[in-house]
Parts: sequence; C-alpha cells; structure tokens
Amino acid sequence: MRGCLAPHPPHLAYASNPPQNEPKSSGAGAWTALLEGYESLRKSLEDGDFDVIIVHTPHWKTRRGHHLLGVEHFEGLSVDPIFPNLFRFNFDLQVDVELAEAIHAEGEKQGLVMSMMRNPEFRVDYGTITSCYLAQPDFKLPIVAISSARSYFDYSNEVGEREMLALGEATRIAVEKTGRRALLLASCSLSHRHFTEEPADPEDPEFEYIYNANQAKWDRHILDLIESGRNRQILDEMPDFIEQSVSECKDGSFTWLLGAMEVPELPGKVHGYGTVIGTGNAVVEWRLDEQAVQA
Ligand code: 2X7
Ligand code: FE2
Repeated sequence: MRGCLAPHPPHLAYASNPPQNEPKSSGAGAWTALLEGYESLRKSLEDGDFDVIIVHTPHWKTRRGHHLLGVEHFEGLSVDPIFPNLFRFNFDLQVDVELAEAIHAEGEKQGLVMSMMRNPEFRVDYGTITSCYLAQPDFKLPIVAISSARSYFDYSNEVGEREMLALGEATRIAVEKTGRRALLLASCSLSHRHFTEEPADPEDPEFEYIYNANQAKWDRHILDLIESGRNRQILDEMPDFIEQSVSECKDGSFTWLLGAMEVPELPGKVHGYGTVIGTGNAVVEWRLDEQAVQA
C-alpha cells in the first residue's frame, strides 16, 4: 500500500489542458509549484505496480453515512459548481466494485453506516476526478471512490476523527483481504479559506498568494510534522488545525488516509506545496510498500 495527499483544486486539471476538459488554460503559470509537485509524484509512483486507486473525496458529500461507487463503469460530464469556467471534464472510468464492496462490509463491521451507490448515471464529483487525473492521467487503473459523511459537521471534529480512523482501518483490512496493491489518495487541501473574487484570468500569477499568514503557518507546521514522521501528533492537533485554518481536512480524507496506513512513524515525502485561489495545498507521498520491503 502507498498513501498520498493529492489535493483537487480544479485549477490544476484546467492548467494541464487535458483533452477531456472543455475550458482551455491561458498558460499564465500561477500554479507551477503544485503542477511540478504532481509531476514529481507521478514519477515516484512509476515503480508502484498498483492494481487500484482508492480515493476519499470531500466533494461527494453524503447526508447519511459513507458511500462507495458501486457500478463497474462511469462516464459523463463532471462540472465544478463553483468553477464551471475551469472544470467541465468528460470522465470515463472503471471501478473495482469487488474491493468497494469489501470496504463496505468491513466498514459495517466497524459500526459505520455504509452504502453502495448503484446509479449508473451518477455524476462523479470533481474531487475524485481531479485527484485521480493528476495522479494517473490515463485513468488506466480502476478506482474506488469514497464519499465524505457529515459527522464532523453534525456532531464534532472529535466524532468525525473517530469515524474516519475506523473507515481507514476498514479500508486497510479490505485491501489486505482482497490482496490488492493499492494506491490511496486523500483528496484534500490543507488550509482552505479562499478569495471570493477571481481575476479576469484566473491563472494570473500576480493574483495568486497565501490568503493569510496564520493559515500558512499552520500549513508549514503540518508539513514539518509530515516530514519528520510525527503522524500521531498530526492527529492530536487535527481538531485545532481544522478550526484555525478552516481546513478541508474537516471532510475527513487526511485522517482516513492516516488510519488506513495505521498512523505510521514514517516521514512523508513532500513533492510540492502551493496556493490555489489562496488555499494551501500539499502533494505528499508515504512509501509504505518500500518500508515493508526494507523491514
Ligand atoms: O475544491 C477546491 C479546493 N479544495 C481548493 C481550491 C480551489 C477550488 O476548489
Ligand atoms: Fe475542495
């Protein structure tokens, strides 16, 4: 198993100009650090020999419990509701339904409310598509996509954290039982307050900068913890991080990933960090499979 923080600003898909995306980039270059970070991640993943990508996404928000895509093939047009000027993406992807069902079953054993999404017309969200596209532009591998339940919002950050650790554990057990070589993507930004206005060219580098110093300081602190392998401390501080930096980690993706990796004492490799419309985003990889080989 290998795990990544793989943020999904639709701007990064837009700037890469894939044929599937209808809007075309101006090429002005505002997000180079993150695009280079993803390039470096893709290189690093080349030796992975994966069977499947499992992604937890903040932009498929489910009112009741945790949902998984449960149909073998999806295609259609995914539109970002906030940035339709940047992301109208014609997606075509395969799903590893057997693994999704195994995660569903293990989640129920953990006491979680789980659901399979069986509507073949379902419009897959832009978080799933952007992270999967940036990690694997040809969409060759099948995916498993997991929604974000509302427990942090309905109850508290602490309740949300407990659920996501249990969902991570369920994911790990299902991966092991099915014998998959899995790449896990936590599709989320770090600090997440963003500007409310766009310049005429959204890709104008003059406009792109950190929204506020507090949030950037939190991001730097989390990156220090990542790089020194203090992942347990990240979990200890997660509720404060979420509140004080308006973090997208409130949708649970990062905690799910740490849970699935059994909160390893392993440094993450930071491939890149940068802002998108003021939010903080890091591309990070934990090479757990390499650690297993060394052990
Ligand atoms: O969903 C997002 C995000 N997480 C960060 C930045 C910009 C847009 O969309
Ligand atoms: Fe987002």
